Amino acid sequence: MQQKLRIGVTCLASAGGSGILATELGMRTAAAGHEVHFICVERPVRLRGDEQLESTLHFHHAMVTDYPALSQPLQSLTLAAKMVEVTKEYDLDILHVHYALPHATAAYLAKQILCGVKDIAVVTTLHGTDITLVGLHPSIYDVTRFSIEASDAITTVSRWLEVRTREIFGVEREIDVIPNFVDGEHFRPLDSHPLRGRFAAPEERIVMHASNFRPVKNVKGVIDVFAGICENVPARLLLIGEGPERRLAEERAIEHRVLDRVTFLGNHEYIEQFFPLADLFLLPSWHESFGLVALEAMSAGVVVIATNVGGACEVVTHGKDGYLASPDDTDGMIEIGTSILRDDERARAMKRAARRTAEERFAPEVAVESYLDLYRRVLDQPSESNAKSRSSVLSRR
Ligand code: GMT
Repeated sequence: MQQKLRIGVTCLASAGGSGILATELGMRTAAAGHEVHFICVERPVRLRGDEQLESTLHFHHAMVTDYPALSQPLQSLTLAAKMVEVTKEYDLDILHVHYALPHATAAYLAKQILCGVKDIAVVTTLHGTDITLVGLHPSIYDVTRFSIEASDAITTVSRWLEVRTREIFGVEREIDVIPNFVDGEHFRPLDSHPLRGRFAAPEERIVMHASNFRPVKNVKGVIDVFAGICENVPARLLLIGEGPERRLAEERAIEHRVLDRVTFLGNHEYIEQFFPLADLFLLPSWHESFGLVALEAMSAGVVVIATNVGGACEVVTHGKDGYLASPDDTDGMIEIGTSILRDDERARAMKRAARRTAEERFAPEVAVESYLDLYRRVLDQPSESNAKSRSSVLSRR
């Protein structure tokens, strides 16, 4: 192994794609012999205990304190303080933050506090709504832009997100595009699933959707497409996850009179167990910077219909290993879904192609090596070039 690195990782703890990717990457980096310290406000959902990684994988809880005089808790500041503390105690080389807000801002602050004590490098991975929804709001835009630019390296999970980042924030710096990956051992097809009988009769097809039920996920579209498919093929819908539009999904299912065909499974730590149940996976989001969940479904050998807006087009090749559709093209998705669920032979070929794509184009080893190369590149940069890039950000303000 090359030089052992000491890396701090900060990410969202919830079941969203950015936290999952960060956790899988951190665990693999630790398994490769590097020391990885998760510094988060909560333990990430996929950060599972692993005895073999006990000495290289650590979790540090940035406890957010509440104080009556403050209307909002001090999450960014608490994170920055924890980053400083862990960097000093474990002599970290790098802070790798996933999701720009508030993580890149906290890392910038930590770096400034550590100035003169330790020159810590900051790598920021942009995942999606940190750029396309949350971070561009006028109330926070300048902070997002500054925090991204002040990072020593920036990565995005798709070419599409790189382009959006440049368009929205005017970033001219180098951006490394490192596509997400999937663990083909965990997300794999099963010939027969022990749970199938619990959710569907033998003649019924299983349609699935998994998300955090935020408006961008278009769960109303999921229900509409499912209801249309039900008119043609006997089917059941399994919904995995929780979020603000769960109720809307229920109401829509009632309107379509299909609620009795829908099962809400809620959040699950071991989501991979459910994917091989599905005959069809729907992800008709208004946009996806990547669509990690669609890739996980493909890896489990499931036919996917994903949105054609955003980076999902870099994952799914329409008609070859899945389908892409406009999120408002309900009829088109019903037609594709119905035809694939009726044609066993085509479905089998498509499932094999989906699995092949996941294995051949999105293997963990490739992405992990790309991140490790980037870490080394950043550490090899003379520190004054990092300082210069920061001061040029400041002078442009
Ligand atoms: O909720 C999260 O953790 C992040 C979430 C988001 O909305 O930013 O997901 C994004 O990051 C994932 C992992 O890189 C991508 O697979 C998702 O496509 C992306 N979500 C969107 O762009 C809507």
